[in-house]
Amino acid sequence: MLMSSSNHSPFVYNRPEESVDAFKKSIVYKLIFLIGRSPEEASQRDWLNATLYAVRDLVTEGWISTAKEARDTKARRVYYLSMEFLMGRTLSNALIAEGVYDLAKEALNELGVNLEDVLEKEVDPGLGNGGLGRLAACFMDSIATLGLPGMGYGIRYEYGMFQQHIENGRQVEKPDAWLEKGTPWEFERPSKRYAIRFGGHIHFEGRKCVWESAEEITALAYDQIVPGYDTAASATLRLWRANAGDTFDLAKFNKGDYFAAIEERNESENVSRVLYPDDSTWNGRELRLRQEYFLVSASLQDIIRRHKWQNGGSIENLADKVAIHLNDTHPALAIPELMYILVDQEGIAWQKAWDMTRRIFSYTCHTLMSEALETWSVDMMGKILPRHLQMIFEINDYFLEYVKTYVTTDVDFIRRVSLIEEGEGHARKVRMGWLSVVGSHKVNGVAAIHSDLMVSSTFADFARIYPDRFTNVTNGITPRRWLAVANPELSALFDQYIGTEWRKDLSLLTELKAHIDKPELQKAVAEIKHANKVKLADYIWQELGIKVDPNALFDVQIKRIHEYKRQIMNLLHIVARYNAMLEAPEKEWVPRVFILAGKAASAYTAAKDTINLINDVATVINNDERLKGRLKVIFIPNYSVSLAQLIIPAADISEQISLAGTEASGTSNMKFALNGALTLGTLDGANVEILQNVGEEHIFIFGNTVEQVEKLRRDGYYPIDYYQKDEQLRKVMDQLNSGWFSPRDANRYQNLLSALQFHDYYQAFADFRSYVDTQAKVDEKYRDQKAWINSTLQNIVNMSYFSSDRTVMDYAEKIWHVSPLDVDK
Ligand code: TH1
Repeated sequence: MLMSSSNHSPFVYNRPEESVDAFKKSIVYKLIFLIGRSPEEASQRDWLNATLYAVRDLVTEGWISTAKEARDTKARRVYYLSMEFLMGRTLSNALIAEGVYDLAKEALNELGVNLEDVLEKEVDPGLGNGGLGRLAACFMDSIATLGLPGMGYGIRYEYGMFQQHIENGRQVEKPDAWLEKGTPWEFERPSKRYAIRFGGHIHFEGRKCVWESAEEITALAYDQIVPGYDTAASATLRLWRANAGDTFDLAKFNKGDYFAAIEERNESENVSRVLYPDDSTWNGRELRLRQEYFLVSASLQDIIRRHKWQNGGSIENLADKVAIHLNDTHPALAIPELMYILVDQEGIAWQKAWDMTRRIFSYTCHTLMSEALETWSVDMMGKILPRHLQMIFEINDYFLEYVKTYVTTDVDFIRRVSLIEEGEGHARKVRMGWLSVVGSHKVNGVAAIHSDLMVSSTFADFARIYPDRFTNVTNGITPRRWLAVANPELSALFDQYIGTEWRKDLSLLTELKAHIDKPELQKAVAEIKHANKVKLADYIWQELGIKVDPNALFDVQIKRIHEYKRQIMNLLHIVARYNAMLEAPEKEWVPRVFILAGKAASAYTAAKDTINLINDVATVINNDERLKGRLKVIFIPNYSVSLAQLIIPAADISEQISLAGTEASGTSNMKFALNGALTLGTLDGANVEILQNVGEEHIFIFGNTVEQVEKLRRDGYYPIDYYQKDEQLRKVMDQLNSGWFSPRDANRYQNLLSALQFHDYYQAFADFRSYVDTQAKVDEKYRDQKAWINSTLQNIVNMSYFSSDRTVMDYAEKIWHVSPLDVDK
């Protein structure tokens, strides 16, 4: 499976995979000559870096051949533009991709170093908020493994997602200076630098529009290899860093104001300083607009440079050779940017440029929540990107002309679909979602239910204008990271039954169906789950000093803290269960550990209060001896990709309890099911398709449907009615209101609780009863371990559909029109 390089490469590099000795030598060589340390004085981090360098060597040659193959065959390529990539740690994934995990383990062992300890030293770059960024990372993994000619473009934020500390139960944010530890995996590309311009003004020279910018910064490229699994092919993730370049304000220098001139450089480098740590409410900050343009402008210049270089300087066939995908609207400025390049710089006629642009772009919509939709004020965009604003006006004129000619002259309709929202009492705004739809040939949602809602709600008018433009591509996850890396024991068990190929072709999991009734398989699956729970229990003990029982049912909700995801409903049930246990302490309660983790956007008060409340409730419950350890509540701080890899394989229940119609897809739901947790979920996002795949006996579905939710909203929803009718809910709310869990600050949750009682926008009260009743069914099933393990297996073997390989092939065929390269093995 591994490539032998000597027969096709002008440079000879012998892969050290042949022997432990060769691998040892390679690591020690890196340690001494790249890091500058002797084995005697090397720290764990030095060993980590040396191993990373050694493994990177194994991937690099195939990476170069992949690029060469794409060039030689003049393949059509896809570029994935995303403001977020949550790649997770590199080393274990790369070792598994290259098939050298055991070899590296042994090599290090002989050097007196423990691989698992070293793996834990690697930083987990938090260059994303949550699902959207992690999806981009899973896609990169699949693009690499499938050998597609694809590349990701993003920003190399100096500070990623903040570190979450919990102080007195509350979230405190600390900067994530991930670069300080060094980044041995990446290649700096000093020659790939582009000028990014901002501000200034436009004027017309005849019919030609000229943009005179006022500011200029430089974008520098940093590449990461994304290794494909069991193939020489790999993909590239190129991240941009802002650099002040060589432009200084000479006037300031000449005035002797050295400091001010340097200070300005600092400021212009702010563009890639920090990730916006919010994935649900859009705030129209100017720096964010600059970041989005920075990504777009650097990436498009790079794409066009490469295209021209490989096509004899011509741009005519760009739309035949290039597909560009917009991960949500965040890179939507790529549409006017390409038009600007084609029309103003390349002199292509407007209409022709527009046809090319629409053939090139496609767009994924990840949310229908109105507060997340980007709309930039016309004033701000005009100040920062005057030519792009002008181009958007031109696109809008063209588009509205089309609508009037071919669709309708209804003024209300026209006003609704205009790319410019005309202010009634507020300033005019550019609607980035509308721009993305108009500038793309395909627009997709991320789960079946979400794609349906997309065309019936947010984009209903556009579905009338462009009925064939909208489609669905259900999200997926990479089985490499989410099973092979995260759950090596379960992976090894499956290998015994069906071989190792499932890592590349998850449909092979169905072959396990023939073995599902075998007691030895069931026993082994149960034992592995237990061992994973012991590991997590150890972590909880180490980090939080709380003892949890690995025989208890582990009930897990890990995701961003948001009202629509309803962590608060989880908490209402926990308190209700606590009360019930105290009322009947002698009953045979199924022991439970509730585990929650997730970050709150730093300005999101309700989310931060929710974390506080979880911790307050946890303190009371965890210290109540009457419960005899049968109920625990654990909030694990600083959720990340690497924590997800620890927690998910240890879960029995996966909480996916968003209000129906709010979670576009969810992807942790798939990771949990693949690792044998049973979903407790609403008919929302991809839960609906998980239900269809695993069958209703193997999943716990509860709560109102989208139709019922909408009906409640229409008819008037009064949470207080539920409070009055439901004794259990009333008791819980009365307790919370009385300050039961925060005796020293009884009013701490007044805002949170009254929002719930009087508005409850996400209808937690309406779903409370069915949630609590379904939780009782979970207990019943867990008592019957045989039935439980059977359902666990039914979940796993039916997860084939949720591989990101399937998702990405869907995009490749339906949307991007690219096909796999044939890379030498
Ligand atoms: C998430 C969705 O909430 C989630 O349901 C989905 O599974 C995931 O994307 C992948 O498709 C989103 N993340 C973001 C982040 C930002 C803005 C909107 C969304 S929607 C910054």
